[in-house]
Amino acid sequence: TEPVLATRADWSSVTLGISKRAANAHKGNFGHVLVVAGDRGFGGAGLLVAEAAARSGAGLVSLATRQEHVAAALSRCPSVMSHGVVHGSELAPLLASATVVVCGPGLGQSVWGQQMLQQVLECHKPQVLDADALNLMASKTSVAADNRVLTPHPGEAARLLGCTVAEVEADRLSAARKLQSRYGGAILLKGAGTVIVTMHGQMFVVSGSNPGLATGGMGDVLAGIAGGLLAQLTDPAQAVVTAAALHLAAANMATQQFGYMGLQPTDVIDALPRVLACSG
Ligand code: NPW
Ligand code: AMP
Ligand code: MG
Repeated sequence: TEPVLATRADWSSVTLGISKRAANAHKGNFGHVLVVAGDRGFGGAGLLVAEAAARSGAGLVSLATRQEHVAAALSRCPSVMSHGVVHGSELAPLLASATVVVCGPGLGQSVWGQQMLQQVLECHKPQVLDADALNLMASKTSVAADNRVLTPHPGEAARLLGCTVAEVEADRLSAARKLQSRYGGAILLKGAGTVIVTMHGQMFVVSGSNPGLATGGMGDVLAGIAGGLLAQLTDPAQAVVTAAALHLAAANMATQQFGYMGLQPTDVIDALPRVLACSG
C-alpha cells in the first residue's frame, strides 16, 4: 500500500472533532489514561507523559510510578492522580478503572519495570507502548496483539527488529511494516517524517520536521498525546495519526515563541491546548 501523506488539512478536521465539546460534557466522556512509567532516575518521563495526556484533553489521568516521584508529580500537575507502586499486583485496580494505558517511558528494565509491563500486557485495554516497554519486548518473544500502539524511535525499532539503526533509517516504511506484522496493532515510527502503519495496514507519513524536538523527553510527550487521544477518539488509527500531527504542530507553535535551541518538552505540552483551540 502506498503511504498517505497526512497534511495539516487532514488532521485539523480531526482535531476539530475532539476540540468541539457538548456544553453539558463531563470528564467521564473523555476517557481515563493510566500512565505506567518512571523508574528511579527517570521520574520526569512519567510526569511528561501524564501532563501531555491531560493537556491533550483526557478526562482523567492517573500515574503509577515509583513512590519517590509522587510528591513531585502532585506538585507539578495536581490534576493527575499519582500512585507509588511497589509490586506489579498493585496495578490491578488502576488498570481496571483505566480506558487506555501508556507504559514504558523511563520504566527501566529492572524487575520492577518487568513486573509493571507484564501486568499491562496481560490486560486487554488499548495501550501505548514506548521506550523501555519496547526494549523489554525486544528481549523476549512476544505474541502479536491488536490493542497496542508501539511508538519506537529508530533505535528502539532496530532493537525490536534485531537490525541496525542504519537499516531502519534506510527504509523507514518497510521497517514500520515489518514491526506491524511482527507485533500487531499500530506502529508509529518516530523521527523526521514519522511513519504510521495502522492495525488495518494503512500507512501514513506525517511529513515535516522540527529539530527543536531533538532533545530528551519529547518522545514521552508524544506517548502522552497518543494516550490522551486514544481515550477520546473511537477510531484508534485516527487517534495515532492525529497524535503525531498534533505533537509536531505543538512543537512548531512553541518554536515560534522560543526557537529551536533549548526548546523543552514542557513548552510543547503548554502549546497543546493552544493548537487544539486553533483547530476548534
Ligand atoms: P545514536 O547512536 O545516538 O545516533 P535509547 P533513550 C538511536 C527515558 N527518558 N534517528 C540512537 O542513535 C526514556 O523514556 C527519560 C536515529 C541510539 O542508538 C527511556 O526509558 C527522561 N537514531 C530511557 O530514558 C528523558 C535514533 O536510539 C538510541 C533516533 C532511554 O531512552 C529522556 C538511543 O536511544 C528519556 O526520554 C533518531 N531519530 N532517535 C526523563 N526526564 O526521565 C534515537 N536513535 O538507548 O533507547 O535511549 O531514547 O534516551
Ligand atoms: P524520543 O527519541 O523518544 O524522545 O522521541 C523524539 C520525538 O521527537 C519523536 O516524536 C520524534 O518524531 C520527534 N523528533 C525528533 N527529532 C525530530 C526532527 N528533527 N523532526 C521532527 N520530529 C523529530
Ligand atoms: Mg523516548
